[in-house]
Amino acid sequence: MKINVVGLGYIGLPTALSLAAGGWSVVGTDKNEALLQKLASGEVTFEEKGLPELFSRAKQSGNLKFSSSCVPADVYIVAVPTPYLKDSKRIDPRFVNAAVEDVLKVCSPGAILAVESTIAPGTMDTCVRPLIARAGLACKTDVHIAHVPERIIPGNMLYELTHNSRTIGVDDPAVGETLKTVYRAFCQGEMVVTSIKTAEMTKVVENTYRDINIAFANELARLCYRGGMDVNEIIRVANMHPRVNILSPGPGVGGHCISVDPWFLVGDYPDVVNLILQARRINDGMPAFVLERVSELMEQRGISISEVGFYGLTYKENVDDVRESPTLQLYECMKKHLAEGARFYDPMVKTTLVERQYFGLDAFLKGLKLVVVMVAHDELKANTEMLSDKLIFDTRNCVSGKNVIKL
Ligand code: SAJ
Repeated sequence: MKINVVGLGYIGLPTALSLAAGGWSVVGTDKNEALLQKLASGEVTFEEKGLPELFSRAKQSGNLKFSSSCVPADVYIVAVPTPYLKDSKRIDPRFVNAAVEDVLKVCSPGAILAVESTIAPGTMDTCVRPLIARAGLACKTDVHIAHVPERIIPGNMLYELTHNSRTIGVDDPAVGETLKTVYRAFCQGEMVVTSIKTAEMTKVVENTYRDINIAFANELARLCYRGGMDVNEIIRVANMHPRVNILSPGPGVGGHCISVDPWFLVGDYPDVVNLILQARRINDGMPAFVLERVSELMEQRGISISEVGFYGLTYKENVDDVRESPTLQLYECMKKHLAEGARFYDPMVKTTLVERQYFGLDAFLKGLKLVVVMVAHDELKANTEMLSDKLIFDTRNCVSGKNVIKL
């Protein structure tokens, strides 16, 4: 079988490489010429454990090609971003629509069109099926559609790509079996064949569940701060109960997944959602809460803004992804309140994103009195002795010592 992976970002690239390394003939398509050039020169486009090695294996297999347009194939896997519309909070399907239209221009009868991008429940019905009809084609005969949501966690993508179970949503179970054969090239986990809408909703539910759990931890952090209690110790002890598993509080929920997907449910069911919306609001309020705590510390200790540094710009540890990053949200919040002057640094970020951004840990720390740990990168954990003469506000519970104040 020939497979065309459309969209070579955080999900599409590792998926295309894994399919090629697993023996299928794969063409990876992306509209971004700069990205294609980088891949053609043998470089991966983002940092992820094991990705360069997987890229080498895929290239050596001789099964991998790249193209700026879709090509005739038996199976199409669409992995493009799905943002939400800032006003209505509903899904913005424009990238999925564009990818599907491109596929429909070249696909042969009987092709499978599998969407991996996370989508609002019902999107395959409201967006993809009408596009197929408009192209003069029929679902289940000319094109078989499927929703096969990805579930891999940045930072441990390749392990999870291999070991996680997968949900395959289809109209026709036989198509589900074909897709199982495709994904079996690298997936050792269980593959569950179900309906398309169930697959859509299940994926969004998984991320919403995590968002709500983190919101609970974040609300506990605020409550414990007010009550003079140690939230991290309380969660640690509570989690010893066999049926309690509270996640960790932090400076906010970032990334393109957990901070986005619950909005699809808020946008489509505004009169039904309650808990889901509150969780989003709690998590989105965390950067401002961190800022309030920083202001308090500065006032108490007589520290000026130019002596404050924020460690970490990415949305979480050991990745280079800054989408919806809590630190960037905090930065915007600071600018609004004219509290500029603090420094920023992140070992994983090589481009300038904010003012007073430093590119070396030594230079960043020099002269600082207060370091706010926003991201628990391994680099920081390996260099905690460099922070011994500073006051540390640790929003990630990753540093210990007498000079450390927790969220
Ligand atoms: N975070 C906390 N406290 C925690 C855990 C996470 O504050 O205890 C924060 C992180 O720092 C980060 C955000 O939440 O800012 C999200 O990070 P994450 O590691 O929880 O998740 P993602 O967004 O990297 O990946 C999620 C995963 N979903 C679930 O675990 C249910 C992943 O499996 C999905 O494939 C991915 O979303 C996706 O692409 O949808």
